[in-house]
Amino acid sequence: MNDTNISRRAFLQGSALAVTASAVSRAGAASLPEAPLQQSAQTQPPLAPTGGRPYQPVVTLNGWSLPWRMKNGVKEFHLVAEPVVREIAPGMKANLWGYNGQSPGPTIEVVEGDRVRIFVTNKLPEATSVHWHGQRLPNGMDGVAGLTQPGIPPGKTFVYEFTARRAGTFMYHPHADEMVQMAMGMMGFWVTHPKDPDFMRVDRDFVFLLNAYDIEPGAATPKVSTMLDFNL
Ligand SMILES: [Cu+2]
Repeated sequence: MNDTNISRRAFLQGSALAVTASAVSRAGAASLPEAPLQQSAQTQPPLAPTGGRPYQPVVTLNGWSLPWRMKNGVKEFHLVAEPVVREIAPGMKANLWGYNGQSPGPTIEVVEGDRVRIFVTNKLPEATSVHWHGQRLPNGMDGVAGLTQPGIPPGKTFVYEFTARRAGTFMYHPHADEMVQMAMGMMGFWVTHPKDPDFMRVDRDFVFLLNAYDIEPGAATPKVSTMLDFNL
């Protein structure tokens, strides 16, 4: 064996993979829905549906709902997992991880029976995944890294697709390095509205996600190694 041959072979394999990957990402980029970003942690007005089945949108306190597009009858969303800075109290800014510019991430609203496709782009410095907590879906869409899928590497996009089956208020969060990623703030609401918009109708519908962080006075980054008390 000869080191030069090995490294040349490795180099050639590496460049072939790089060409394939960039070709895929260029083709993929054209079909990616826009990923709306929210700079403000203020409560945003409810997102009235512009198509699809009618529903009464929720108001997410100190949050917002993620806009979507309809493509051939499928509701498409684009989540971007990324580091964010959030002003938790006046003058106190925290380095968190979240989605689409905020932490917690945006609320995703769908209607019972909807076919849903969620593009998840990873801009974190480590692999992630999204678990759609409480959803009845095919196992391969359950988002458990290392079990139902490989983790989404930094810079890559994974596409989840399933049918929303039962109405209710749920959440999404990573199942990849959970103790770090959830402690850093990676979570958001998932609301599946009932197919009949008059079912148990209310005047206004609010969702409010409570989270706690261990941040030392004068520091800005949560001490994730001490935050052990939560449920997946
Ligand atoms: Cu969960």
